[in-house]
Amino acid sequence: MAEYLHLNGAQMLTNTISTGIVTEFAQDVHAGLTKPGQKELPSKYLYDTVGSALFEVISALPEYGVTRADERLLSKHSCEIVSKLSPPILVAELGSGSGKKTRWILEALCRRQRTSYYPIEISATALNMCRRELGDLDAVSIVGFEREYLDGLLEVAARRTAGQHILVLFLGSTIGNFDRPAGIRFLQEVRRILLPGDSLLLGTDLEKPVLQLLDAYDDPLGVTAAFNLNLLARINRELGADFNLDRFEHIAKYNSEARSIEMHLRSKQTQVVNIPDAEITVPFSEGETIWTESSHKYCLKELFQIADEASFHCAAQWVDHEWAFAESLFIAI
Ligand code: AVI
Repeated sequence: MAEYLHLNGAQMLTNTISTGIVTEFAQDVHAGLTKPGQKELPSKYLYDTVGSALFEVISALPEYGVTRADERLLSKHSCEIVSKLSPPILVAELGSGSGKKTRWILEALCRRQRTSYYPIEISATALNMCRRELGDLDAVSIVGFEREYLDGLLEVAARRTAGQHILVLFLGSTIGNFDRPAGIRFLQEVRRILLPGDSLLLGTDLEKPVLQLLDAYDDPLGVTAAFNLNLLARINRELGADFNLDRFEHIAKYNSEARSIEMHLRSKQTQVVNIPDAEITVPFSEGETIWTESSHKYCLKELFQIADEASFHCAAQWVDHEWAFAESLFIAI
């Protein structure tokens, strides 16, 4: 079922229940696996119930420092970050995940005001984890949206009352999963929904030695491999496919031109896979890969340019030196 929203003259399609996403999933699997050349699957489909749980485990791995760096920065600097924002503030988070790191910002805000918090997630599992994690904060009201990010943000903007400012949280370096031009276009879309004086707190993973990145995205315990392979298992579960997971392997490689780490699933042999609900039979040659995710890494200077290109002003940055990672505070101009 779908609902049409009329806002600022724009007509947007919003999914109100997740069955719409399953159909879209079949369409995207069809498009990605019949594409000439490099086969690919959108990384957003890594996060079903199993994938979201595996990502939580990845976040705890010693080799993967992204989530801990994000949490360290927010635990140390939330009061300072909040002090740079003019009240009253309502908070929208794009991809809340478990909500753990958001606690620091919400607690800092609650010292000044009661706070409305709107997590926006395509994963119902993550949304539930987030509600459980933050439900004890008495001065915070939580309304979750199971939506694509921009659709959800439009709904939050429609709820703002006169004089309220929106703080958008886009943490964990999720921006890195867009390619660079798409990331800028996405931030421009976010900016279009905001008003001058609103703000965006953007978490980005910074460039670091390639070997460190390869370890982070191909850990010795095999959790990231399971996270990646689960996408094939999900296609089996939801679209009736017959992927044999033993015949594929996870690989991570660094793309020095894109400054990104890529995850692929490599076919160990020549084989054919049936995916009835996507109405395809897919041939694979030995060594052929499905590209499932890119994770772009940034340098501090380019974040100022990105802010400019999306009509924000980068007002401040906080950098973790244990694991190169930055929080940048963008103010809408
Ligand atoms: C969610 N995202 C920012 C993670 C990343 O680092 O790109 C996803 C991930 N993929 C493998 N490990 C973690």
